[in-house]
Amino acid sequence: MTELIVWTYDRVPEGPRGFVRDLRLRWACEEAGLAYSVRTVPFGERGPEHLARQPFGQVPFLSDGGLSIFESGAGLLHLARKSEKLMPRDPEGEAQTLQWTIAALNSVEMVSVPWWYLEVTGAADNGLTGWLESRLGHVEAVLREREWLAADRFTVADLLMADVLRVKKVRSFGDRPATEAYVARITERAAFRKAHADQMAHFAAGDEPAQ
Ligand SMILES: N[C@@H](CCC(=O)N[C@@H](CS)C(=O)NCC(=O)O)C(=O)O
Repeated sequence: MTELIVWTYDRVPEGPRGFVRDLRLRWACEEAGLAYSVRTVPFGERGPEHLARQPFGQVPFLSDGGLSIFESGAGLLHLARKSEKLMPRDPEGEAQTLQWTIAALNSVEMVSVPWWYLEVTGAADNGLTGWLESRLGHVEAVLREREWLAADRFTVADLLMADVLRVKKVRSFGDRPATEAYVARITERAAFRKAHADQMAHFAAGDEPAQ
């Protein structure tokens, strides 16, 4: 087995700690019991080496031996191919997992991130509110009927959807009891708690002056 490396920043401001998307990859490795290490690129200077591995100068990206993969969703699907714990191997379970993984990114996060950005930058009138309400309403209707998005059990699709939905402003926007119970249930998982605590410790250590 090659060495898995999750790449993140050396430091970030306090606000995003606990939400930087390297957490998705850490969490998936924890769920699957895959050994991994964490390495950093500078938050300040996004040099050519960083851009060669993440063309937008962002994190996370994943190394797996000679492979380097950017986009957290792509990294998650790469990890899911290594472990049935993240994605079932039967065609129907796999198809369900793939469609909900893409839905988390392309139907929910595609709306929630720009909506969140307008909120935090203090836009007087957030024109995306109706769109977000509609998307979250549809997710709520699905979660009222079932515990997991795919294959009747936890998969990488739940990991990603819960990570998209747990963003504080999104989570506290409106009243969606099934969604809230879903996010609470999934973020109580030991693998999430470990990944979250490890990320918090990582960025806290980044605050400490070098000896
Ligand atoms: N679509 C990308 C988004 C990555 C992303 O937004 N990364 C944030 C941290 S969670 C980042 O690097 N932000 C700093 C920046 O964009 O300059 C993914 O899912 O990997």
